[in-house]
Amino acid sequence: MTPRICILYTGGTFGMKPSAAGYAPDGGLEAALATTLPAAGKDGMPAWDLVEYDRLIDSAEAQPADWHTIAADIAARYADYDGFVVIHGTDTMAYTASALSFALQGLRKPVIVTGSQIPLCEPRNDARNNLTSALLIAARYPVPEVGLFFHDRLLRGNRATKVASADFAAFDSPNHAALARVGINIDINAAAVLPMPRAEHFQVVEPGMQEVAVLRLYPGLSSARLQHLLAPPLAGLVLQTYGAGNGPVAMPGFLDALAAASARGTVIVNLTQCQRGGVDQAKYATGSALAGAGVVGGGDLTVEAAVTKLHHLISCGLEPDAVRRQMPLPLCGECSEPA
Ligand code: ASN
Repeated sequence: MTPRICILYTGGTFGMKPSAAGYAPDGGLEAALATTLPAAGKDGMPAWDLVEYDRLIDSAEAQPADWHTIAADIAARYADYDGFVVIHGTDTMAYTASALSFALQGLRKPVIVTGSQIPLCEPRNDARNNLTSALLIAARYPVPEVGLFFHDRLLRGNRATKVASADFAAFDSPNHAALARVGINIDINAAAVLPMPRAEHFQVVEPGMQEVAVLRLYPGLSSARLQHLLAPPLAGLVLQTYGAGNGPVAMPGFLDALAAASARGTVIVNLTQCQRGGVDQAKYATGSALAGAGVVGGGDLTVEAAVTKLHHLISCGLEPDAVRRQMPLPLCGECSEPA
């Protein structure tokens, strides 16, 4: 039987049209896809249905509530399809893919997020190829995870990050191998794909009101500025530190600000600013001082995965200490097992 895929169209450059102010989201994608995509059954192409969102957005506008809407829409249709493809803007695609992975844990069917750098309406575009490959993989390969397909690679969604604003190869997965490569053939890297779970255990939870912030350390940051950012009711902070997880711990007030916020229940997660590798807070005295102030090492999580994981765990109702324990442990392949 021809597999059937549900396409969720949320916005992004993929379906945008030129306007006086630049590219802007536009609807009516179903008709365009019907004339663009190869017919169902041809060369492995699946049949598909399209869900077009009423509020199509540039993904720069995406909020945690939007991640929840997409996860709930997939969960509601899960039994009816062999897989799902989410058409999304590239700017925050890695956040949405990460958020979906935490909501749809134990996934037994592919959910592939994709988009493009040039809209489908343009004569030269990457939209058609990206969607065709995403559909083929979702229909024919048992990849039980949230993937992000772009250009010629399927990446694990919660390991991906946008690395180029003007290249077709816009995403990379610095700390985990690609799940598949698409050339003349589609080659699945089975060793990199999550094992098929026994059962789904989705956690599609309404996002809470909590705020999660990101701060990238830089020479010249004052302790007063840090203290200001940490002011209540901040629930979580992703702190991007130097190298293996180091910060200016000798600066008066710096550790005090972190320790006070940790004591108030703010979960502070230490990630590296480096593009590859992760944090080991035990390696340097400047890192272990952060651990002493209650900062938890986030290993090799991406910023996108850390922000969405904090939102997910807090929205699930976990207490700060439980969130701190979960952050370094992989729930769905988002980070390496701690040493
Ligand atoms: N601004 C667009 C978006 O994220 C960029 C894109 O999709 N290529 O919606």
